[in-house]
Amino acid sequence: MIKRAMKAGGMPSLKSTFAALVKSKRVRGNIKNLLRVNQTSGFDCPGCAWGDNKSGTFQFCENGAKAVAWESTEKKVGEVFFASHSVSSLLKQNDYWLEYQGRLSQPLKYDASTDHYRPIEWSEAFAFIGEQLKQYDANQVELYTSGRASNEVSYLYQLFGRLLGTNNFPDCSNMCHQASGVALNASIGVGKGTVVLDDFDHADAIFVYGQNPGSNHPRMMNALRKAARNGCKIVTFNNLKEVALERFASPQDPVELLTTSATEISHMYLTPKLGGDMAAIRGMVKHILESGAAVAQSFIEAHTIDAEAYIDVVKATRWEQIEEQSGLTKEDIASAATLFTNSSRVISTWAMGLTQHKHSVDTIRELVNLHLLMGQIGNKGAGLCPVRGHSNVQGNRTMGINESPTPAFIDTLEETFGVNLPKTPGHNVYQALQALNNGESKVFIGLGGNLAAAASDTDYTCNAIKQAELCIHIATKLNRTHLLASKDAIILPCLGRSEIDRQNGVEQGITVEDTFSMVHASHGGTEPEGLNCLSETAIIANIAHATLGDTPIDWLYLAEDYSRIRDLIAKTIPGFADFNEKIRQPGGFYLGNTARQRKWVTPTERATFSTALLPDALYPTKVVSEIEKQRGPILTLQTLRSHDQYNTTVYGMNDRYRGIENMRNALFLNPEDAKRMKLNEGDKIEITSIWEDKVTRKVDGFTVVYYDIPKGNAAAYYPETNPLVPLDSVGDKSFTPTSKSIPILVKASTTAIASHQL
Ligand SMILES: Nc1nc2c(c(=O)[nH]1)N[C@H]1C(S)=C(S)[C@@H](COP(=O)(O)OP(=O)(O)OC[C@H]3O[C@@H](n4cnc5c(=O)[nH]c(N)nc54)[C@H](O)[C@@H]3O)O[C@H]1N2
Ligand SMILES: Nc1nc2c(c(=O)[nH]1)N[C@H]1C(S)=C(S)[C@@H](COP(=O)(O)OP(=O)(O)OC[C@H]3O[C@@H](n4cnc5c(=O)[nH]c(N)nc54)[C@H](O)[C@@H]3O)O[C@H]1N2
Ligand SMILES: [Mo]
Repeated sequence: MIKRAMKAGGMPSLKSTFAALVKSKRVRGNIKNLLRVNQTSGFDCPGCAWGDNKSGTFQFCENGAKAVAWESTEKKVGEVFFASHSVSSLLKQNDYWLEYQGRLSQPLKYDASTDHYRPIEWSEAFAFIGEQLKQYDANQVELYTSGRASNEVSYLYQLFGRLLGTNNFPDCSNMCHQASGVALNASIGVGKGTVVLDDFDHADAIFVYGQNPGSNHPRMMNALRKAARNGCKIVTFNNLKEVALERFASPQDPVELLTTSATEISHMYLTPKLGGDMAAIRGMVKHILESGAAVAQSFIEAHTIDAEAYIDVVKATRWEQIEEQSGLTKEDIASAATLFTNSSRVISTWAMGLTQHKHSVDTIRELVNLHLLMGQIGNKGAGLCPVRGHSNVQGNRTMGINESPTPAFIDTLEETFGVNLPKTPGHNVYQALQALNNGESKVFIGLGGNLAAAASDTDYTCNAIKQAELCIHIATKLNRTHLLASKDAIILPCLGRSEIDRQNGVEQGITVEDTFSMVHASHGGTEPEGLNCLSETAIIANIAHATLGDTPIDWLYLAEDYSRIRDLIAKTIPGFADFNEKIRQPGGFYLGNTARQRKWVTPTERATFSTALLPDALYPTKVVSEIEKQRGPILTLQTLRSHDQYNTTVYGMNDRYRGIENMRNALFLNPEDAKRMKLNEGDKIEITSIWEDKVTRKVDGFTVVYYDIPKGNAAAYYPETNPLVPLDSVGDKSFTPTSKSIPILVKASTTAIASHQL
């Protein structure tokens, strides 16, 4: 049986930080880099979207350090590398190997006749792209964005796409917090969280749902630790026991660093079944109503609609269904509810454990219902906090990277630039992959990211990208998506966040927006030595210039000085007036949030209770046939991150907190489930998912790991398990892949060979 860590953080975190620096082969430069992370005059950590408090020398965490060191490596891939490796041979390597080869250091063009990428001059690359893009109908172009792109480049990118004539903006949000945006918009009229970082210092209770901040938002642990030490009660709902949410030692506290001591984080730790949170939250509300605890009657009357209808739905939901679906007892749910009602200021945070299910929108709306019922929104120390993933994913959306732009936004752009823009919604990730696969779309542009590995149904997704006649990748590191070339493909290497970006000899800053709607500047500090790279902003401006010319927008003029782009943002996006002045303030500025001010931008101008029923089943398959039942017990699988990865970027093979060493193909199973299936720890297995379309989706060569996980549930790492997630298995109203609830069958492996190279 593997041994989980006793506490998170502490000395091993520091050791791991230094190991990452050494591995980057650039120790000095990266130490200097780390001291600038999230400092007022420094750069925004590319790790996650948690906010900065700007006090103290260290504003980075172990995993932020890994992200910075991974970007800022001495290793490079260029002409020699690509001459000696054909694209098909590179496709046989795994993603870890591909990225580990180093930074992309010059523009490259795919030569289908030899199956090699070859260097190309920047000017040739842009001319080629411009000529090619003119040949296509705009709606045949898919413009993908990953959430690291700055506000400035995102703004130019969406403007370029729209002037080209399309709203096809699939982005990583579609696979991430889309359900949060849809749910919050419907319930409270704004798709963002309502709290700011300071609220964490004033909350009496913090509820953390479906989130592993110890690995994915380590700086959030400082806020939780501080809160817990000040007597705030933290309640965790997580399918797994995540050690950081149990005990955390701050690497900046000498006692916790050097001894075995740590801060107890969760006052109460509940482990619901995968997808069981909606039932758990409904149970909390049911208990509140049955116990006669006071609800926020005057808030409900002044600010909301549909409370009565919701209360009726709650009353009609049976406790048996709540207990069965959540996997929690009525007593545990009641204790959590009592803690909620006994606290005068409550924050709820959540991440992928709530957003990647079929009924995610309803689940998040249920959580909003609870807050509305108790009036826990729009007051200090209380509110809703979807914790964003990528460091500027929230900013991308604010800048207009959205396949369904609001009419008001399009109107403003049309008026400002004197143009006509497309109004019909474009494609999200799900629709873009279908369109590429069936030949409807023919061009794929990737502003960062690794869609081939990040999206579900890996075989389908890879095939879809491979159908594109032209792929344009703007990236720092080589990955699988770049290798799915069939006709024309171009790789344009870009600067990273930590590097100095000069235009016309003048250093440029970019801006980002964090999870708390704080917008602030970021300035790279190291010279991009030996890299023939351009900034992302310059690359997009050049592509737009080559394709659309200089009217009505002089793209190259804008890219010469990013404050010119910010002036356009100020003119066209609400909340950005005086943008250039405001980012001079240390720490940036707050964009504001209407729901925080108890202004509800909904059709009724009120916050709206949702009245959805609990789902019939927790995994998203319509038919589980008798035959499948006979093939063995069906488990529900969640696909999650290890401590040593950033999405599809795998830094190493360990998952320290969960006690995993040197293994990525692990399947975490409850020992009793394993026994039922006649499997033992260490056995090699194959995993098959179940879906209506009868396509066999299978991964092989996985290893059984016994784990403290609810019976009937299993966990394995993403992206290795993405081949199991059917493309069509998406969230209702969100289209987000159901990456946290996949029905699977497990059996002993016949070949024991890892089947996927991801
Ligand atoms: N170091 C590092 N930092 C990152 C990332 C990274 O890969 N590495 N990725 C970034 C991105 S883009 C994102 S979106 C975030 C992701 O941050 P997280 O959402 O924390 O990431 P996951 O690993 O998907 O973890 C999901 C957590 O939810 C739990 N869970 C899963 N299903 C359920 C459920 O049904 N109910 C409940 N209650 N719990 C459940 C899992 O046990 C796990 O603890 O992190 C961001 N930060
Ligand atoms: N099964 C399963 N699938 C999932 C998830 C899950 O939990 N389970 N999570 C989903 C989530 S939350 C997300 S956000 C997506 C992530 O999807 P993506 O955002 O597409 O994936 P990343 O792995 O973050 O992208 C990594 C690549 O970005 C490029 N890159 C890194 N830094 C930069 C930069 O500064 N500029 C540019 N231009 N490129 C850069 C590098 O080439 C690197 O290879 O995956 C989703 N997929
Ligand atoms: Mo994400």
